Amino acid sequence: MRYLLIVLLLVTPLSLASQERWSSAGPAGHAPIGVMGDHTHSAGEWMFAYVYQRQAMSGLRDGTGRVSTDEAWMHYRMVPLSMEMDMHMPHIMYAPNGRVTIMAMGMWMEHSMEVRMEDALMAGHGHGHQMDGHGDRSFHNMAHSLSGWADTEVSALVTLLDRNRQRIHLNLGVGLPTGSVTASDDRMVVEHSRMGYPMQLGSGSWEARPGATYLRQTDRVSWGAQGLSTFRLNENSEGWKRGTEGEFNGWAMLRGSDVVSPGLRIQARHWGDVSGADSALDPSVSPENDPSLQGGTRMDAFLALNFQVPSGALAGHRVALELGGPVVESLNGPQSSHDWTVNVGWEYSF
Ligand SMILES: [Cu+2]
Repeated sequence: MRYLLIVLLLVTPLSLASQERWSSAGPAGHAPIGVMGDHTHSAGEWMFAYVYQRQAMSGLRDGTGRVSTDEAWMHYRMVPLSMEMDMHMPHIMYAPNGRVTIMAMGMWMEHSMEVRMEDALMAGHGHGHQMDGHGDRSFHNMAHSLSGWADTEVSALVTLLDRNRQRIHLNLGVGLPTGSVTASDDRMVVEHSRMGYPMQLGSGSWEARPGATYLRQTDRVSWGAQGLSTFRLNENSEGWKRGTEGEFNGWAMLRGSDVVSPGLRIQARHWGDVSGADSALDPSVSPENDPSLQGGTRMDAFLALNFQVPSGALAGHRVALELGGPVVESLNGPQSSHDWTVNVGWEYSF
């Protein structure tokens, strides 16, 4: 009898819920702002959005262990010290019908990297005789910076299932090679002026970006899981190809308020080494020039806050914030190590 009661208690809310659909309404109806292509739109609906991301890196890692600047300096003539990447991502979503949502996303990036480098790598350097304690190589610190459009993504989100407050959609994306792979710094001697693989803004390749997203809602929580991948289809004009990437996102947003929703996200990423090589990059100069030192795996944890204006003149506007950093990081190094990521975004649908 007691078991029967428990079973009845469990089944009743489930059977009521099964009449309901998953809903993107409210601040919990969208994933944390760093997740792209998490939600679809209803027929005829548009969304304009802008996401800003800042990532900060410093120090070096090989595997999961740290490598000091002095240690790396024994093997290379240029060593990355820190890097900041700012990304501005405007995107548009439109649903021509209830099953398909189209998304187009541009990416303007600003990269800035501080390096320690041998004076001899500078164009027109005066032969200094400063000693660095590791031989007769004099050095200085300097910043390389670079900005421009990175690669562009166009994708279709196709809904496969929409019932019992669950949804599944496919993320069918294509990456267009709009970002440069030939950026250089002309303050350096001409044979070493090409910037390394991490600094280049694009992949230079056409990309297939298939993925899938699962969404689920209860009265208290809106949660989801997403797997995304990137396959570079051709070698770029400089004779190399970025490695295959896989990304997993899992998140949960608290429901209940029509204004604010706090949440958590876990992101795991794996990206492969570069195949082929840019003949303008000498791998003995810097680890950033070595195609076999580009891959890695990282898991980040994020705290998220989503806001939505529920009514009035600004109804339909959303603002969201996310802050996170690595929990685990393993790099084919020495490679720059991640410190933190901030995502800020604005979305408006009508
Ligand atoms: Cu949208």
